[in-house]
Amino acid sequence: MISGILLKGYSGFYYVFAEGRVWECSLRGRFRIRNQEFLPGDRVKILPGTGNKGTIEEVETRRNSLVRPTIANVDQAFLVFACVSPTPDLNLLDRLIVQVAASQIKPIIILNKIDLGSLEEKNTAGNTFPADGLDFYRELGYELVKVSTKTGEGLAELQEHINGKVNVLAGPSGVGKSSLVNALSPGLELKTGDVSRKLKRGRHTTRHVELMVCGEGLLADTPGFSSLYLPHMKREELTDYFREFQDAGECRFADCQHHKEPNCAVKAAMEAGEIQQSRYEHYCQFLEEVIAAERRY
Ligand SMILES: Nc1nc2c(ncn2[C@@H]2O[C@H](COP(=O)(O)OP(=O)(O)OP(=O)(O)O)[C@@H](O)[C@H]2O)c(=O)[nH]1
Ligand SMILES: [Mg+2]
Ligand SMILES: [Zn+2]
Repeated sequence: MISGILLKGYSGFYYVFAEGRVWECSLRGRFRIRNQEFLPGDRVKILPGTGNKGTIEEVETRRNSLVRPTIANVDQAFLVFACVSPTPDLNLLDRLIVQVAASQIKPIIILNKIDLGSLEEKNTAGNTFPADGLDFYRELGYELVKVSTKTGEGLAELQEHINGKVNVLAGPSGVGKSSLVNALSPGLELKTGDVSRKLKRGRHTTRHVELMVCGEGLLADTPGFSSLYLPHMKREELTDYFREFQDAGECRFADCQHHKEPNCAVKAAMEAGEIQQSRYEHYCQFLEEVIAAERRY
């Protein structure tokens, strides 16, 4: 038997990457009987048959899994946003950071479509972004790669992050996830499309999660989404995902939730401009959601 990684399931077949090539596999009967759900990224053992055919004999316990996008055992998640069209949804970005970090997956922020100009230039009217665009995430310790699938800028840097790892693209519809896969692996020719104003999603919007071989790594294209529930957690855990709050100093109450308490150092740091307002606002919103969810469990 040989070990491999499930790329996708399609029409009753499972495509497994093992020993440098793709195997078209069927399932051993007991998996069908148990009605076991497989996810792209699942580690499997296959029995090779003739040609590229094989059978999935075993599946390993998952190291991690994400709900949105639905995938297992990834090392790294690229949180993809466009600098314009559509403008970045920072609430979704902060949610994704929480979801991914809570599953011990490393997030890397991708800002695509930089050929269309920088965020600052587009920011004059109704400015909801910080003056430095998304650059402040770098100061928070997150990696940020600026790319354009049209000019090729940043793609070599992105490929280096992909190599040797299992990676997933996550983000809203129309930001250019499928275009990125095409730009990195031109042979794949995935369908991409303009975001239709009426439907608010791409015309050739991606509908399935699929891992693909991309240079020396694996990369999953996924359907875009605009809403995301936070993972289940205790309210105290939320500050783990807002690292900058740790440097704010001492609050009056040792168990301060940095929400409505008086003499809160985090709130003071936000008012002094040391913590981004958007980050603080999202934290407060997420905290309310986590507390509401606590009651349901
Ligand atoms: N100007 C510019 N347009 C881009 C760039 N990358 C992608 N696009 C365009 O953005 C649109 C959406 O691209 P897709 O790759 O389909 O977006 P997606 O993220 O896969 O969308 P979903 O599959 O719906 O989640 C297409 O019209 C692309 O041509 C870029 O770097 N610059
Ligand atoms: Mg797509
Ligand atoms: Zn506080």
